[in-house]
Amino acid sequence: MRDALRINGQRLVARLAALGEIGALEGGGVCRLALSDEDRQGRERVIDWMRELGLSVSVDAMGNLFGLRPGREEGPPVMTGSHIDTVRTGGLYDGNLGVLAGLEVIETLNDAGITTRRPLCVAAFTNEEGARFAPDMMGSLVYVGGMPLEEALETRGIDGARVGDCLDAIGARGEAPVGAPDVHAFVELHIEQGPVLEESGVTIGAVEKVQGISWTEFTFTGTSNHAGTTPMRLRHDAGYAAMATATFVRELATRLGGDQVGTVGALTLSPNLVNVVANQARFTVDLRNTDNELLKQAERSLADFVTQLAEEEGIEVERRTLARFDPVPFDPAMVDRVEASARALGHSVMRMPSGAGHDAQMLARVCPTSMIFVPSVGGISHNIKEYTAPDDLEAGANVLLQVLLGLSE
Ligand code: HGY
Ligand code: MN
Ligand code: MN
Repeated sequence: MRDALRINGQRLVARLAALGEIGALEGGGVCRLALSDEDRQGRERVIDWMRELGLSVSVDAMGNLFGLRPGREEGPPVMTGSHIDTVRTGGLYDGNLGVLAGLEVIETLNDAGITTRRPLCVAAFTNEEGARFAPDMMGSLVYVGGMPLEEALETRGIDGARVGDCLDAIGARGEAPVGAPDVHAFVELHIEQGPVLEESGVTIGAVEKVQGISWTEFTFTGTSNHAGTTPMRLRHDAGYAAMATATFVRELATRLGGDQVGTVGALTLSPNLVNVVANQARFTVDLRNTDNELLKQAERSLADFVTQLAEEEGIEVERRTLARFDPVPFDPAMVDRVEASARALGHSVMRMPSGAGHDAQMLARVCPTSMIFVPSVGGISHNIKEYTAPDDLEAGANVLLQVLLGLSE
């Protein structure tokens, strides 16, 4: 009976579209930045769905949202979920799929009149993206006790806003404590956000690990000067130095090869005028690698480059670490469960690392954890064109259903 149980794919796609209306961008895509009013509206919609499904809803002091379904027995729940905050040019699926597929599993069990032995819980963690408030996975990091709540609440965003104030402004600061969760196991369904599954012609990814993440903000300070009268030998050009660093990051990733990636995603020059040599450049460097020693080597190379460049160009350098997470391996037995459930459902499946960060990498600190990936068309994500085919959404949610059933009996 349970092996034959299937989720309702149309219902899942309908919820994804309905949630995607909140923060919808002209021309498609979603902007639902963490702790924005769009986030508030999205939370309210998810809470309404949780209540309609008979879940008891709780919110913790970091705004992490939980919908709990009792089991036949008391005890730590089997948890699934993800996040509903998005980047500024987000899609319908990043994070949202994991939360809404969790709700779809609950509705499927409700329809079938099944009560699992262990309780089930669907979670939506605060500020997974880190695009407004760094680091990423902030909510789940606080939830597992990896970041003091007070430190998170004091964090300032790229717009100067304070996390604690924004939580209060959207009514998301809950009563439940954070820091020592009691969770039996955690499984997160997520789009791959890369090209591997599609290029391999495979439907399901059984994720073995999440790669290491290193985010640094640099502030270069030089001397603003006239773009026409200042000889090149007298310049202290913060703009040039920032862009030289961006070029170095690309060359470094190419030279290291393998899984090394590097990105300068945010860059602000001042005074940012056509005829003024920039006296300040503020920019971010995102370095990642599945191998922590290689990631450290990349970080050292970048630091050495910046030190030498600052000397040559006569600029001041400030650096701020925005995020630093080592690679996280998932519990092999949990990865086996994903692979076995995918095969039992007749889906092609492959083991793979995750290039993106996820809440699951934080839950792995407190309980056996794994992830299920489904293909991203064209490998596109953090882009309004993000798309995953309905059949693949359904396949991923059915694998999630079977893995959760196995864990909760
Ligand atoms: O940056 C990441 O990998 C995730 O999208 N927060
Ligand atoms: Mn995500
Ligand atoms: Mn994301």
